Amino acid sequence: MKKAITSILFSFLIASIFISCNSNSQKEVPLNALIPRPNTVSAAIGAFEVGRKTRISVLNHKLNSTAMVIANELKDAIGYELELTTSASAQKGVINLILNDSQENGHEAYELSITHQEVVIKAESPAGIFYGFQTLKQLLVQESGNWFLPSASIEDQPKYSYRGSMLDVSRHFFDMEDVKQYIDYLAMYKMNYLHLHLADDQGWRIEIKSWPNLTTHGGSTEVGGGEGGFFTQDQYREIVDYAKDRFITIVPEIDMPGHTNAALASYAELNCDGKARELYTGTNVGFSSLCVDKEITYEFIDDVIKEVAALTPGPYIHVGGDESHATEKEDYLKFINRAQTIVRSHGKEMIGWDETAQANLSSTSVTQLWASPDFAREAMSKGAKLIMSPATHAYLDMKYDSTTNLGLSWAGYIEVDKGYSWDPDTLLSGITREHILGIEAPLWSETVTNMDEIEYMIFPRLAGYAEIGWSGVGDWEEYRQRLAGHGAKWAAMGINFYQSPKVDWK
Ligand code: TNX
Repeated sequence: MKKAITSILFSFLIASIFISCNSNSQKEVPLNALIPRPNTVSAAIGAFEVGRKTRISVLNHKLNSTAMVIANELKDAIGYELELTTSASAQKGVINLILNDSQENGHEAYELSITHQEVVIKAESPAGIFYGFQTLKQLLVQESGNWFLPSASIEDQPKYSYRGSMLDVSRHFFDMEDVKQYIDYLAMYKMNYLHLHLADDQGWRIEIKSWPNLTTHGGSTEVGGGEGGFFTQDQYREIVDYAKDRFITIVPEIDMPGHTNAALASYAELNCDGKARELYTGTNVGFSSLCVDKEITYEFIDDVIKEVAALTPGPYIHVGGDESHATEKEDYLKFINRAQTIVRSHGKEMIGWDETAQANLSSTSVTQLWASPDFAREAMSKGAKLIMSPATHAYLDMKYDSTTNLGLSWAGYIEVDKGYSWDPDTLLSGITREHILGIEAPLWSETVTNMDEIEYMIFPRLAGYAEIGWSGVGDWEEYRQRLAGHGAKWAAMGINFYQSPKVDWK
């Protein structure tokens, strides 16, 4: 029923593109271009004018830090800073942020109401207020130098609790500023998890104090032979905090027992033959393995996971577990079982790529589907939940088409329509909603070397994954019209996006 109401409202909005913004002009407003698509939108006549005298009112001290982030983001959007005020009740001429104590809606839900007199964002958590503000930001229109928000009332809440993207900082290293920028992009579209792929054959990117060579040696290069890099623990904490202020949880991944050449090059004793490997700057996979029979291997991963867990407030540690072609199957299972025990002993739950489903999974562990529906079903049968990242639909490193200069194509081309048009609940037989925690779109970085290239691969597809995660998939024809308006926004922000021929960019 709710779905029907939503689609009726959307047809209505498409039909009523023009709404009077002020007495002098008819202005196209972006109410019909919101991404992710809100649950319900009702448009009204008129608009709220945002001017230098507009205040942001915060009625609850629990919103103080969120209000600061909001004021900063608004400044970036309109060019000047609005003053924050506190007052006892909602006021006219003000953007009111109201924490609502009623527990009716989900934790991340919000209501946004815009009238000629005032704006109210109501939610039961600071996260909800933040998401309401992200919607508000998309509604800003400029008219003869002044900023307006179209009158409307919106109720919204996400479909899935896990809406994420992965950034591979191992194949090519991206520094703290790049990661913060990436976080900003996720936040714009209400995503709430950033999975950082912190260790692979080509580089170890997180300082581990008890095993310092991992970064001093193992972090000293990258694909193509560049200088690599790594995050100190302080820098990693800064990333975690920056993400947290934007309601994004960091999921750190230390890939093992394969994808470990950087560690094997840093410490000879981690190799079965006791000989350190050479650093690796190519792009092959599946050739490295920790030595599963040596006890020092488990001391090593216990130390690493202990330090990473202590830096990570989120509930998960990702142990990779993919493509361990250089590990015997029996050894692999033994290893993942022990890794799971270690992760849990440090108070975290394990996430692993879908191969890890073959181990003795705890029902509290999470399996990330990328290639094998069979493994995903095996995880389900053990009670584990799934994160859906099918490479054929959700990999941000796949080329858009045969002419894309960056990216890979082993899982096929993913044009913007293909990336958008799949439903995690029905894509694979036997895998249904109750087993799915959410979706994640990974960006592997074998071919991606800087922020411009990151942007080209993630825009526009990221917006579609965010919508699948927040609203559920919709109709491509309708979505592509909403998406068309976002290109101009990205261009204004200096984002290097792929101008897909599938979209009539405005
Ligand atoms: C497969 S996806 C991998 C990665 C590569 C990626 C490139 C997965 C769990 N493993 O090691 O970077 O393909 O698309």
